[in-house]
Amino acid sequence: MPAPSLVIHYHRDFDGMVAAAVLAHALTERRGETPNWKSVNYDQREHWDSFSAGQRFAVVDFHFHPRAEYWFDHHPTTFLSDQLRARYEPSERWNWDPTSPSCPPLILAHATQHWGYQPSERFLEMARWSDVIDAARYRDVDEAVFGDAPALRIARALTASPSLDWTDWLVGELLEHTLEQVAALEDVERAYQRAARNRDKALVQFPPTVRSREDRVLAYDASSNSIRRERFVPFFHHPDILYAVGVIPTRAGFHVSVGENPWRPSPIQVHIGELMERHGGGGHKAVGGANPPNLDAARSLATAIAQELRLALRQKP
Ligand SMILES: [Mn+2]
Repeated sequence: MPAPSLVIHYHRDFDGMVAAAVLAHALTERRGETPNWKSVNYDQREHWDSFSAGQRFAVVDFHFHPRAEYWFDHHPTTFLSDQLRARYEPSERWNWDPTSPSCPPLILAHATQHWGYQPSERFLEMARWSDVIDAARYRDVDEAVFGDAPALRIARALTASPSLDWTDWLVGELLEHTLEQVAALEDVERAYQRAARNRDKALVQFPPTVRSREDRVLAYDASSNSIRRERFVPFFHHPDILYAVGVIPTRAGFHVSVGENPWRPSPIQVHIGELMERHGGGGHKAVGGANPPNLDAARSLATAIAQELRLALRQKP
């Protein structure tokens, strides 16, 4: 009797979907599997121990799970505890590479090396775009905001996805077709148009949220729920700034978001994640944040962080 079919659980974003499609293809071709797939999200971390108990599954672009038959990730924060970290060891079915800009390239390399898989050009193309999108390696701010390459249209369409299981359908399409063919599908085009209208609204709504702009540090307050978000909008309107510090709403309260301009290297070395850690938050070198207890606290933290960055820039000889 053949083994029951395996379910690939993947992070619900562009590189997660591509990772699922790539793994499904490699497992089918080289490991005799007939996998299905289903997205996983951060809410499911709460019962991570009992996740998919009694079932055969794989996890890609998401937290390490010791019962996963196949597991691939690139997130530095993948291990939910030290005990879980201790159970990981690279193997023929598991690989973690926190230096990889996105997940699909490490699956392709692993499948090539361990399973004799030969990736086709369309999966290599998807992997290249996964790196651009997941690590924000866009050529310039115009590509980040208005880029309309097929991969970028699909990624933007995800922000206006019509249902929670929409990405499961998309993985199936990515498994069979090129990026260009998938971007041209009617449902993808329709979601993309919706997402592009949201982006255009965000571009118009941003300027009045700006509170100060000094020493190439921009502070803004987009705490109102009626303001659409667009990640790189501060750098689109103000391409010369080095840092943007903003207050934005979350489901439960408010978030202070701090980011460096990816296209304008700063003359000072500030690790934003560590800076935000000192204020109760966290993050990476180039982007970080914190969740103060209320709106007033969020506003004063944003002001304080902007001041700290300005001071550091002024002290630069
Ligand atoms: Mn991801």
